[in-house]
Amino acid sequence: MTRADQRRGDLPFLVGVAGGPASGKSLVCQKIIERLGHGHDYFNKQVNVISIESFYRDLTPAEQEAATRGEFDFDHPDAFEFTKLVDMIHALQRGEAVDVPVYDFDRNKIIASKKLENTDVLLVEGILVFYDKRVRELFKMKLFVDADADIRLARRVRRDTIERQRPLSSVLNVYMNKVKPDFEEFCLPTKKYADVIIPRGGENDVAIDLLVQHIHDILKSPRGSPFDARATNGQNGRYSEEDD
Ligand code: UZR
Ligand code: MG
Repeated sequence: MTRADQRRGDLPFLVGVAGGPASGKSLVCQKIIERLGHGHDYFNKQVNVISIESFYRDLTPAEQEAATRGEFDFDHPDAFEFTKLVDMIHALQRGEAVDVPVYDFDRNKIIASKKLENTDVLLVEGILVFYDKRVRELFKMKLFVDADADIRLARRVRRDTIERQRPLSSVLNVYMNKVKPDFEEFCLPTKKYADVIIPRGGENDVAIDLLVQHIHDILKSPRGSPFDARATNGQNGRYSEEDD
């Protein structure tokens, strides 16, 4: 059996990581990846993360202009191509290599791509990863990173003014007119789909350690054992008999 055959269906183990803007999703993912990859010499798995920002759709010239003025709504579901994300995950499940688009926040567009293949665990992070039912149902584990709105605003101001060199007044306008209402309308209602809610985001080391341990148990357990969540999720049931 080839590696491609082996991974069809039950790998990669898909984990969705949703949460408000600047809630700490990336940090949670980074810590999960570091901890899954270290300290287990019998556990040599490929763990990767992709972000929903790779699936921002191309903007029309008029929309590009609006984006430069801080008037394009990047927090709205219409800004994303969820079908592309679903197709990419299906390709990975078939054992194919994929090109993950790299998004540039300065130019508001895709500028490159990165090859991804043979991943055993794939974290998919982003504000709206639980919004589209087709995407949501692919995940075997759903995490929602929770952080108070004032903390998220403070982080966002810091990130957008320092790292992205945007003027404070524009950052605050975008926050009040787009980011906050969109969060409340489209992102927050998806919290109910989460299996685990992580308070305080990336600072919550206890929660991250528990999750890492759980993912680890699932991946090292033999198929069909009580820990084998790969085969038990009927919804995703792509586990086929010929794989045995
Ligand atoms: P996270 N975003 C930009 O600021 N510029 C872009 O070109 C694309 C996205 C922002 C987006 C959203 N909102 O709130 C945030 N705006 O990135 C999501 N405006 O990123 O989940 O890492 O906070
Ligand atoms: Mg992020």
